[in-house]
Amino acid sequence: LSSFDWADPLRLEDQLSEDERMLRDAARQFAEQRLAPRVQQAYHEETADPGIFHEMGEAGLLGVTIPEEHGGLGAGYVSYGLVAREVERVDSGYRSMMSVQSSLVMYPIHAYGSPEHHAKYLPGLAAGTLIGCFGLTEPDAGSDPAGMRTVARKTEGGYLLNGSKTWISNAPLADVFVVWAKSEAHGGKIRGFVLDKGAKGLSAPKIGGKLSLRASVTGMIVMEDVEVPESALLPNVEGLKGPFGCLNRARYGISWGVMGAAESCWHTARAYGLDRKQFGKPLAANQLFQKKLADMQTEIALGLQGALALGRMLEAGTASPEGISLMKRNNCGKALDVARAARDMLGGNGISDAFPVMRHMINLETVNTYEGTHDVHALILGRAQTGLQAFQ
Ligand code: TGC
Ligand code: FAD
Repeated sequence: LSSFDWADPLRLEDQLSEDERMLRDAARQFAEQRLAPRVQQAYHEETADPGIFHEMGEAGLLGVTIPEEHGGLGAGYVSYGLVAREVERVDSGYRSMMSVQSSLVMYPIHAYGSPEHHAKYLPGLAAGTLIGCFGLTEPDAGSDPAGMRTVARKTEGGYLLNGSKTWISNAPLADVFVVWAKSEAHGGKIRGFVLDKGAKGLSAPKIGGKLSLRASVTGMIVMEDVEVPESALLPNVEGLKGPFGCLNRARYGISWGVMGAAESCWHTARAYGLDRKQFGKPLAANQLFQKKLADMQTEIALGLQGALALGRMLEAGTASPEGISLMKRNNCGKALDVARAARDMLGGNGISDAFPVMRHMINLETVNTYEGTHDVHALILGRAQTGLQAFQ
């Protein structure tokens, strides 16, 4: 038997290729050098620096799975997951910025767009000189996106879009808006449209007062008679499987990302418990404290193995949407448990911004909700094993 590495109990390291480890190390260096120094201020001030997109682009962290000829890295899904884990180790909001750009904007443009869409948008999105957002959720259609009201009416040269989207990551900063609407010309089916900033009738006001994910900006997308040419339509997909095809990738990335946030909380709690003495001995010398550390270590090690297995399945073409729901739901829930326990283990200091724990904990409330809530993913899994749908 081999020796035990407490930080990598199931030897994830040995299961990665040389290229994957190199990209992971570059992402970690980027996150530590570029993101960590600015996160506290960004969180306090509830601001997202748009320059971060360009810096991420320069570091090769945008569109990791998009082919190189379109500006991406042409790497696999495990590489993408490893990047998400390193970025979210600093803050879920930064991972959100990265994963919306990569999975929810570059992916649909690449998978569903025309060669003209590819040429117009993908190089700038990969470089981070263009910022993208993804509009599916509406004020009256969150878990049930089929209930959306945004509508596209046919005009002579294109479409007229009306409706509003809410809770949209990156929207106030965005140059490129991937928006889903019911298209009258396509029998009311859901179609994707790519809108450019500055279109008449298009606005993206910021949603203020967020107590979670404050380092990532969130807004609405308001469309009042926005006229777009025929070429704004994403030609190669129709129906809810369009947005869900993107969400599958982003949900998978989240299953890695939240493990990064959880690791940050676990390592902080362990170091704190070794340092802090009460009743004449380190907190970490108490059985209760050690049990919590053992639970964190176990859930994180298992969560990472599950994310890795799912990544290999995506690469082999054998992953299913339900498998993605399982990992998104499990890892978000477990990361939230880890963060809440770590917050407690730091006592009064657990609520201070001198430690990252409470920020991660509050961020994870969002991550547990967006891209399908914890309970919605349970219903997806319940339907898959009983054949009975419990949504309605
Ligand atoms: P249902 O009848 O199940 O399906 C309708 C059509 O869609 C297809 N489909 C999928 N296709 C590919 N992948 C998936 N995961 C799919 N899920 C469904 C399905 O095959 C069917 O196709 P067709 O051709 O037969 O019509 O749909 P439903 O209306 O019953 O939906 C139920 C439910 C709950 C599964 C679904 O609506 C759901 O997942 N709701 C959650 C909504 C959600 O995740 N919203 C995310 C918004 S984006 C976001 O949060 C970004 S935050 C990012 C960040 O900042 O990092
Ligand atoms: P609801 O659907 O109203 O759900 C409320 C509660 O009811 C939840 O607990 C849910 O689990 C439960 N519930 C709902 N239906 C059922 C049911 N049938 N059975 C049992 N329980 C049920 N969306 C985008 O399109 N693009 C983005 O970039 C984006 N970014 C986001 C960023 C942030 C910070 C946040 C908070 C959200 C973002 N979202 C985005 C929206 C997100 O996807 C939705 O908030 C999420 O899908 C839930 O929808 P809802 O908020 O309308 O909640």
